[in-house]
Amino acid sequence: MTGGAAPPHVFQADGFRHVRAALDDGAQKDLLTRIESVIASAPMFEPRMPRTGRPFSVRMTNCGVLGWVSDQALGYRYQATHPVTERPWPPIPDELLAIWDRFTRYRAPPEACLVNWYGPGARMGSHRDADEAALDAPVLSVSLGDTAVFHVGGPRRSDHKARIELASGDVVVLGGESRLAYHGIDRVRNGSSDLIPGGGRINLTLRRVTIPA
Ligand code: MD3
Ligand code: FE
Repeated sequence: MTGGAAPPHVFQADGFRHVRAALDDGAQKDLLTRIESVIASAPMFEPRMPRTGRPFSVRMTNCGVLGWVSDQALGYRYQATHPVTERPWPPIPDELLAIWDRFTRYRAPPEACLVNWYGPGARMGSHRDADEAALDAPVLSVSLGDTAVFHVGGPRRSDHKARIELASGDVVVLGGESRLAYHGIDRVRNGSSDLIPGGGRINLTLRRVTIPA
């Protein structure tokens, strides 16, 4: 016997779960404060495309034992240290570890938390997340600040895409069939949230990278 239909604040299909307002205002503010300390010890860097060296419009940093980085010479990868400071990434805040447990129920903790910063005009082209060995683990995303127009399709670039607004406090869990779906951020709605002074959007993406023992 399975449960009934998902409640209206949850959109669910093929292992894709969008929980609107999963975090209340207080929890969003606390999380933002934690992330500000992460950024203070691991400053935002400018990732670049493999081969072309073209910069992303999104700025990034990480917390966790592994962080996702990309540059012209070595391309996309996970590594234990910040590409500029060469120091280990700061730990993932406890609040985020609790969110991972609550929404994924995965058997092991996340190793990487990618912090994406969307300033004015930033976007993220359609791509798949496939740099992780642990493809059975879901990916969990937390949105903070201005609302993003997000798209998610299927395992082929040509598959039909659904467009979804990701607002501050929303959590998305990408598991099952959706884990290898093409997705991206078309645009961010400037001024749609007061959470971040001066505006902008932060997305936190929690991932298990290595296969748990
Ligand atoms: C769907 N980030 O960092 S998070 C990324 O809002 C990334 O910054 C976007 O895509 C952002 O790789 C989207 C939501 C998300 C994350 C992983 C996914 C959606 C996904 C993996 C598979 C399918
Ligand atoms: Fe992605």
